[in-house]
Amino acid sequence: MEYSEKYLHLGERVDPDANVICIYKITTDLDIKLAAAAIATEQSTGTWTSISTLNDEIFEKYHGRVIDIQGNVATIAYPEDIFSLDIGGVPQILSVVAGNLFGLEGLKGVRLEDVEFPHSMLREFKGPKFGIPGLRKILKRPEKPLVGTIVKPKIGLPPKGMADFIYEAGMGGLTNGKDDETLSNQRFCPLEDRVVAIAEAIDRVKAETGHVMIHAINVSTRGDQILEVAERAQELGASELMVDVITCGFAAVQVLAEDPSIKLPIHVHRTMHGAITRNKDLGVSMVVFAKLVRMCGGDALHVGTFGVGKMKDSSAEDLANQRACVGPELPYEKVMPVCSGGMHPALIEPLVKITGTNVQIQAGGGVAGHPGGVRSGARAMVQAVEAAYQGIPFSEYSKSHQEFREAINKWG
Ligand code: CAP
Ligand code: MG
Repeated sequence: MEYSEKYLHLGERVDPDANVICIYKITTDLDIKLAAAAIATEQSTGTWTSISTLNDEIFEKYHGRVIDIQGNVATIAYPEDIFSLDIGGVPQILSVVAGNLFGLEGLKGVRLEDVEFPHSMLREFKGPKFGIPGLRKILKRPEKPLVGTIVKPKIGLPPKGMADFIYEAGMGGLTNGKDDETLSNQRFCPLEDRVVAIAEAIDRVKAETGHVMIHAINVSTRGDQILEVAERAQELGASELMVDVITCGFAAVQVLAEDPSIKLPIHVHRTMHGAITRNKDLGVSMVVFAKLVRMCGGDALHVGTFGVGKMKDSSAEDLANQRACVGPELPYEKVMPVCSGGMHPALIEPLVKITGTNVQIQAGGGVAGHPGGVRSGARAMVQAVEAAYQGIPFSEYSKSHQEFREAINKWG
């Protein structure tokens, strides 16, 4: 790996409106400048050795620039002209900012911590169609946290079993249901039958109580199929779509979000993200993925449980993920941050203290595992959210709310 001073521009100011600026944390035994220059080289105009075909004009125009190094954190600016959005888009962006660099011999570890895009690129994306205000409008829930569930067991239930679960959850007052991330079109629960059965269940809840609930149908599939599957689900009465963005691709979210025929919100699940985001010395931070999901038009995104759920504690990053979803830094509608994974009613008070009330809190086991069954589990979640929203201590509120008390007794 040849080291080239030419990629080092330490202290140089670059135009943030003409560059994609990346922050990399680098673990290496090499001189950090060499390591940073190697990333800039590989991800722009160079390779492992000098080449006769790289002329000055190409180099000048398109090489990546290491503009800052603080300790083991390097900032690299890539000229916007090396990106291609009409064809390529997010797949091509990731090939530049998070591509071959992870395999470079001289780097023991490297993590892409954050990316800033120039407005000229941000303008090419539309962001969420619905986002937080759109979801709140559909659910007639202007301020309180959305509160939902994931049908459990995550696989195996037939369409009627799924529908009964959602009916009970809706009768218990939950606002959101969703397929789990591994459910698709298995023989035990064909997608079309599930869509119809769940739509009927949601309609029954509305007819019997006036309560509005939506359920996200997992339409994750091949790129050339996903729009057709989503349109079919919409035709059959789906109220929300779900995409597993890491396994399906960011472009899959963008296709659904930008297609004028799709008039449903998109719930974005991030299963498999842990393989890329969990190791703090190797991979990509969830903040980068959250920004890309917002750019591509996801309406709700799993951001973690801020240290209170079952997934590995990533609370500091979860706050950054939430910021990427709702912060003013990106010129798009706000994405609803989803807190899920090991959640149950007793955890909602500490969670909301961290996140505030502009979140969607959901529990699978924390609803289906309630001693009184799904409807009681739903009621317990709704009661917990109500207490948190009103700032009433759980110890107080649970005295007068049985389902909530039972949940606390079971899960503490
Ligand atoms: C939660 C969940 C979600 C996790 C994913 C699960 O179920 O359905 O997929 O939320 O984690 O399968 O684990 P439980 P994250 O409520 O039963 O845990 O939200 O961090 O992406
Ligand atoms: Mg799941």
